Amino acid sequence: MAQSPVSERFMQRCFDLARLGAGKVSPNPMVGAVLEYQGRIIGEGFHQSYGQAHAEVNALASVLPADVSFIPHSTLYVSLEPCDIYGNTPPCTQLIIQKKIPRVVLSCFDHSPGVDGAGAERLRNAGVEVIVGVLGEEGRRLSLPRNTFVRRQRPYVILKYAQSKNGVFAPPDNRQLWLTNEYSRRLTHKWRSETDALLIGANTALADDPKLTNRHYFGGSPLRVVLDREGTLPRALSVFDGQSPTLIFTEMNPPPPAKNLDYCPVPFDGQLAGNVLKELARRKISTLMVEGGIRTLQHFIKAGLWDEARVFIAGSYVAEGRMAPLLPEPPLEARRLGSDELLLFRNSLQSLNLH
Ligand code: AOF
Ligand code: ZN
Repeated sequence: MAQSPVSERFMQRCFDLARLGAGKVSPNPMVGAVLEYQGRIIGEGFHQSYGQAHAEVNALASVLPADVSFIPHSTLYVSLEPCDIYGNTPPCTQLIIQKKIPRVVLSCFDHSPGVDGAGAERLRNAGVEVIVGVLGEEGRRLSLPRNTFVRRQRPYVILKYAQSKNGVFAPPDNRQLWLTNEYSRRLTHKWRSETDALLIGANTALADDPKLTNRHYFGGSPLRVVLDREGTLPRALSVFDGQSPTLIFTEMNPPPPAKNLDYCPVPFDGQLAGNVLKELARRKISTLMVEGGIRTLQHFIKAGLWDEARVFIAGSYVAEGRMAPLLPEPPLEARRLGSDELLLFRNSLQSLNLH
């Protein structure tokens, strides 16, 4: 079917609704749904929190009594293929068939085991017309964290760092260097509210003593993850303050866990990034933001284990220092944030086969 701008508008609404679930649904995907009757939205909803009702269920529940009789003559738009499994909730395919919805438009497939095309097939077999791929690119991007988690059994990895206008990441003596402006700081905290875990290396923990919490935006804080090979980081550092859950990866015999503090032994070899991601996935972490420092970022880049990079270019120059990591692909997008510029990169190799 030709993708009319009208169907794109309804799908765009699904995406906007889906994003309202950011930070609350992981490791489930963000999903939005709109029920349309003769060009009018008679119901809409989104997946609001993990384990709770799916977008389709909320959209149907929102239909006013006066509009209920239109449901069997409506089109359901969903940002992701409806589920076909009993998870925390019953399959949405069953609900769609029960409600006699004749037409379903979706943006992309859900690669979760047991779904992955089976949802669309179940609907078609029941006589529902199913259209796939409206605003497909944006829909796939929205669902990429979930699809990466289920297909690759690792979290979706976002690299985040800042550099001066001339590419300096840190001063030569490793002192903390604050480069970016207040907009960028606020945005970073918004990202923290949307991410399951943040990871830094021991050098960054020592040099910057970051709290790694979300203090400048609504919502919660992520799990703090620190790579401390020798297990020698001083307990006075903020990451040990017990204010937020912290997981330390170390090569040493780990001490017993304490309140909000857990340890995981892992060899610090060439497989470190992969092993850390595997363990995080085991703990149901589906999105991870790697915030530094240079060596840690480079380790993930070298292993090819990253999906997206968000790089701030500050407005100022720094005379000397260690240069920021280089990414193997050019940025796809640049956004101005006052004196800063934000560059967005994607690892095209990792998003292959997830379409
Ligand atoms: C949908 N609509 O809004 C969401 C879906 O354990 P459960 O019951 O939450 O189900 C998990 C499955 O549902 C899994 O395939 C996940 O990707 C999908 N999430 N599906 O139809 C939604 N959030
Ligand atoms: Zn569902």
